[in-house]
Amino acid sequence: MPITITAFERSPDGGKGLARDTRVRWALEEAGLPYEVRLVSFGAMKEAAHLALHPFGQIPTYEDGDLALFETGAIVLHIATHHAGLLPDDANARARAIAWMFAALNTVEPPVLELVTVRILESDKPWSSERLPLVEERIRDRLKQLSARLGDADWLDGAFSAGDLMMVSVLLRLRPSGLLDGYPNLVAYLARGEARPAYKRAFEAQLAVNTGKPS
Ligand code: GTB
Repeated sequence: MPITITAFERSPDGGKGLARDTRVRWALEEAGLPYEVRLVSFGAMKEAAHLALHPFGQIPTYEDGDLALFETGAIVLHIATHHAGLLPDDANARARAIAWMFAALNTVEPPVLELVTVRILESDKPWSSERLPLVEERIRDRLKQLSARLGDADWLDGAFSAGDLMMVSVLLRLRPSGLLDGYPNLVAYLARGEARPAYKRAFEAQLAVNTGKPS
């Protein structure tokens, strides 16, 4: 049985690659692993069969033989640990790459998600316009710190790793906001990530689902 992941039957972004199956597809492509995708509707995600795989009724999930996983961090780490191409061999460099995965998910992604919340889910609240600049400021703080650390390097710690895969995936969500514009090295970092053949294959595959065109 091939590895099977789940993805939105129809992504709310229409295929811009922002739903989280893209980062799992990207990791599978970097590792050179074939995979299948089971598309699920919003309704099906909340039904028993899917809840057995994902307790919070979300995508993506990952199934390989008798292993079923949810949470993109756990899925990408599993792929990276068991297959070459996403983590360095040196034990310390490997630990640092994993730290960057956690940094992307635990330190950078939370304020990015807050921006989506305030702009979309809370946009009709009377306090929304006061909250927005506070959230934007928290994001700018993180971008400034990340930009300083990246400097003129290509990747966060030596060669491209699962840490970069996760960080690029998280930052891509910010692109429409314009908040990245003040950080040319981060803009170039994202472009490097998107230029990777594995990213392109992952992006095209999710786009094909959402446009109905074969990839
Ligand atoms: N922490 C989990 C992980 O990393 O795996 C979060 C998973 C998650 O948020 N999944 C979302 C989901 O299933 C899809 S990715 N949502 C449905 C629900 O909760 O009912 C989030 C997402 C959705 C849409 C866009 N978009 O359209 O731009 C971007 C990101």
